[in-house]
Amino acid sequence: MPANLPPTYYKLKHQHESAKTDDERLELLEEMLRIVPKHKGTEKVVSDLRKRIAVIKKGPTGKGAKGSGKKGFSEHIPKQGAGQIVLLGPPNSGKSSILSNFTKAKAEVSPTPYTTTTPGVGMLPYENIQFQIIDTPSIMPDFISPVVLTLVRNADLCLGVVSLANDNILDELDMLLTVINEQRGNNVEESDEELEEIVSEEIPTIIANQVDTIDAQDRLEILTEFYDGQIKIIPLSAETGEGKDELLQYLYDTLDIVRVYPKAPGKPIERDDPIILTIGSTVLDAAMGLHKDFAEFKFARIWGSEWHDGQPVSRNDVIHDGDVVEFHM
Ligand SMILES: Nc1nc2c(ncn2[C@@H]2O[C@H](COP(=O)(O)OP(=O)(O)OP(=O)(O)O)[C@@H](O)[C@H]2O)c(=O)[nH]1
Ligand SMILES: [Mg+2]
Repeated sequence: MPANLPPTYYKLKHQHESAKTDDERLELLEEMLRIVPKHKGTEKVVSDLRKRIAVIKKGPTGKGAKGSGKKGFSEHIPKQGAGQIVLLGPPNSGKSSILSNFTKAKAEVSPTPYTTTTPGVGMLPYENIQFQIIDTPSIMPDFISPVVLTLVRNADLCLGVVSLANDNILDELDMLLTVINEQRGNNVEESDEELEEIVSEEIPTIIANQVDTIDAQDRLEILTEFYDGQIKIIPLSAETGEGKDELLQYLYDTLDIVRVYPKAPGKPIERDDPIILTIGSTVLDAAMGLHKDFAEFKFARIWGSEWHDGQPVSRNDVIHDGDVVEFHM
């Protein structure tokens, strides 16, 4: 189903991604929701917007809100690459190890709990794209930094991280899931009419890290049995890299990505810098992804498995992963 989003939507989306406060975000999200055409093809966009609005309106509630007291708390890491993914979890689960072993970013890793005190950012490569990974200070039973909560709410995806080397894994996971569900708007139920219908389809995803350690397999079995079907579990070792390929594949599938390759008339295809869009995006979306000036293109031709070579396409045609599009201005 084509989304057919108007160019103004992308302008607002862009502003939203660089907005610095919740107040600003709320205003932009409400405007986006107002202008999005409401039909079958935009259902996912509309429900995502509603969810984000509901979560901001609820405010920084829960444990993390203690002592924060600030409305519209501001902490912002600009989105880069194919998706922003926040790692969240109890101390020593290995969040910083994932960042420093799987990306070029440096993060302090140590057996001392609460080593990380500020968020760290790195890019995780996958084929010809990269995911943006954010490492965060660990959550405590009675306090979570409001900075971390804001990051969790605004990310494209939140990955909980627990350690299979830890005997307390079930308790830790229980606490972590409460935070994730609350901040990601999973099962949001409010008396307000507008909010009532919002029940997120997002199943919490948990990295069961340190799968290389003694007794890890036994604990993994317990987790899987206990949370049967309620969460997605990705076994991983930040140390040995076991499970990394499955993690990457999961990220790619979950973020609903399609890659489109732009081609200037008479020039070769650029394969190393795709335009990254979500499934259901149109030729116009691809043009906007290239540069906003391309929204005014005169006509476009396309190459790909679903098309005849060089077939002319219209703005509202839905593009597929791997398509090559040539825009004529
Ligand atoms: N064997 C093994 N050890 C790991 C793995 N991941 C992390 N560790 C170790 O676990 C300890 C904690 O790792 P960190 O990456 O600092 O954990 P963190 O979640 O960032 O913890 P804090 O920031 O301190 O709260 C370190 O000693 C790591 O070397 C893993 O996959 N396997
Ligand atoms: Mg750390």
